[in-house]
Amino acid sequence: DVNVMKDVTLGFGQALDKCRQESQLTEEKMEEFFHFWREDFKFEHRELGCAIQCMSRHFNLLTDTSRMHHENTEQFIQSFPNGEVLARQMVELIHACEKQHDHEEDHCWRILHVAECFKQACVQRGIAPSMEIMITEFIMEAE
Ligand code: BOM
Repeated sequence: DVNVMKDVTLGFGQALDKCRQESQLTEEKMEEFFHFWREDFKFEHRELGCAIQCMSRHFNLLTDTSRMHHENTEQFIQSFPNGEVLARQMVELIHACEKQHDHEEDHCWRILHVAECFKQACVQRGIAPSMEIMITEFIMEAE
């Protein structure tokens, strides 16, 4: 359900400001986290992978080898309205993407590629939120 993904993204995105400094992700490289879902968004900055690593750590979603912590990630997704509808599916998609990129030794690059793979899988399955809905909600939350 695209609304669940919208809420999870905005929730996860709350950690972006905290993670900007340590990841060196400037506003020029990513203004707000929801831009992740733009059709033309480019996964080219290693800094974004570092930021996602930091954000995931903030919510305690990573193991000590910087892989997804399955139980914590499932619980995190379930903490959003109707999260239980997508929790298992999202964990499975991310894990399948992790397996594809496991050879990548640099954590920031690996996580960037896992994130891109995860986005593509969500688009294919029709669970990616539209940019209209992301922008509308983002503005409403800010008010
Ligand atoms: O192996 C490292 C695992 C890192 C997972 C990165 C995938 C998530 C990409 C960022 C997208 C976020 C949208 C919602 C949050 C999902 C928890």
